[in-house]
Amino acid sequence: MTQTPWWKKSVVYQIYPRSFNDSNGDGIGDIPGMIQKLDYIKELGIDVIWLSPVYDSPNDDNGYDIRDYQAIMDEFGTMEDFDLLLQQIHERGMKLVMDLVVNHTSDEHEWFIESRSSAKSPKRDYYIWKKGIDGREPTNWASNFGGSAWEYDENTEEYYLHLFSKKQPDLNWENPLLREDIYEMMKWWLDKGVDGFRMDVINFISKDQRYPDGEVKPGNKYASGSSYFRNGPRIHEFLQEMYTKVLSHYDTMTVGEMPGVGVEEGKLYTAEERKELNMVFHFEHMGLGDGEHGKWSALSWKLTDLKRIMTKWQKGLDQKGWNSLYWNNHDQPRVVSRFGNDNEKFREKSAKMLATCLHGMKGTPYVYQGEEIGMTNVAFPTIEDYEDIETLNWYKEQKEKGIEEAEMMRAIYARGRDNARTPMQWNDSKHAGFTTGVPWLQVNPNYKRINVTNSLNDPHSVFYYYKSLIELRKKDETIVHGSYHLLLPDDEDVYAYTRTYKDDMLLIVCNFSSSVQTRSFSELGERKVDRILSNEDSKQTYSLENVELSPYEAFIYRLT
Ligand code: TEU
Ligand code: CA
Repeated sequence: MTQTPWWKKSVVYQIYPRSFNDSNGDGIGDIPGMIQKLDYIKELGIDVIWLSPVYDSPNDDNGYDIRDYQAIMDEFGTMEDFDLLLQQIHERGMKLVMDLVVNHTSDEHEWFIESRSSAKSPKRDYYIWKKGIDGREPTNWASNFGGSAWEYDENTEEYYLHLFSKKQPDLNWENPLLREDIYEMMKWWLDKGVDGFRMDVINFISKDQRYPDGEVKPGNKYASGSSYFRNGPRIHEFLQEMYTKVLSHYDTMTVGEMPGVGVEEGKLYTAEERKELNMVFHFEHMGLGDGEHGKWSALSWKLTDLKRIMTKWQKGLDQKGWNSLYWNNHDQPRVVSRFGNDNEKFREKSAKMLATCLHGMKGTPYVYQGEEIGMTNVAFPTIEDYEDIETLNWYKEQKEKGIEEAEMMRAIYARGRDNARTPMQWNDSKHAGFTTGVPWLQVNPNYKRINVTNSLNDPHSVFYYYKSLIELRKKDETIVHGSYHLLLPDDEDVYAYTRTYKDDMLLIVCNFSSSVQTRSFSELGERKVDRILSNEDSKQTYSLENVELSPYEAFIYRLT
């Protein structure tokens, strides 16, 4: 048997740099601030740090609009600071994965400035330029951040494509010169010693060259063009080329962020023999509660749907690919508020339950900064308190349609991206110890209760529970390799599954409800039960019959 690659045994910690730790009082998190907290991350037991973009950027989309791939954003520090960060991470036995944003650049990137300067520019084809049709956009596609996905340029009388903001023009991957430039840039970072990439919307890079219109839904001006650029015609070819030309020469970890990817495509992207990526982020569980207005519908969700989705991926990729496991990131609400219960009575208990449920599964788990202390969503009083471009654009559009203020704010509270972006809560001093100045986005007012200092001082905190789960993955082969089997598929309150490897079996049970539940697991037969981890006090004896679960109780049993 071949040796297990390091990324299959790793737990990843995501840093959103702007909100992590500010070292110089300008209100913006920075690289020296991260260096100060590496021991904290190490203490949690983390193997790999994924950094959201730290490249030079005008920050239309907080760094996901890159002006220079080989320079560090001024507010975050210098390339020397970065080199020191990398060295300090490696010194602690951890690895660093960078964000690779190559579906688009900033409109201030030198390629785009050159590209837009003239229709004959040698860089013209680095981006996607088209003539209008009958005086309107080349297609009716909507941008992810509102309005048309095309922007008219008076200078050359053509439109350029931007699937995100108009300051994020899409790159033209059909152009082999562009691809070579991207590969060179990737090699430059890998030669510096970085250990891999999280690839932003990487399944969007190949567009259907016919550029067809999408179907406009009633009441909308623009259509989703997603079927013409998600998992597009040349995507696998491009990723295989990237693998051959770049990744195969290094020992890396790669994860493709892929909105709209299904499990069948997930297999194609992650099957080892296909030489594309190690794993993908799918969004199916993030779409729970989506409705007519996409995520902004913020409907209620059902545990059976969550189980169905997670199980589909657990089973689908078993032996055939590899899963990434995540509950939230910088684009999603905080998981304790979304799938748990952020009422103080149940916050810690349900945060631990959710951690058990996810970290018991097969794949590489990701922890988003603050998740490990049970940070929650935020509800700022007015739209002026918000910063995120997606949220602000959506609010503006809805307001123009005459939607009521309360309705808009309800959706923003539930699903807005700033929920995840309020500064990290380090302690109970002003601004949660994140900055000595004025934070770029206000801290969550609950920081006096919920902060790192409190967590480190309490042996029963969410932090130490995550630490135990991460430790378990280090020493338990079944957690890494075991195959997954769902129990109680129709249960709306309890999520239970087993993991089996060789003769060993683990039983993971999570009560997602705020009431007591009793369940039996007789189908597993007569077995000796050893409790290895739980968020509930220990009992005298453990059995598989009439197991009483307190609200949000979770446990992992070893069955022999
Ligand atoms: O996100 C991809 C993406 O599809 C997002 O628009 C996501 O669906 C949305 O935020 C959820 O509401 C990536 C990055 O993670 C995000 O921060 C960037 O804004 C986006 O790409 C463009 O680079
Ligand atoms: Ca700073």
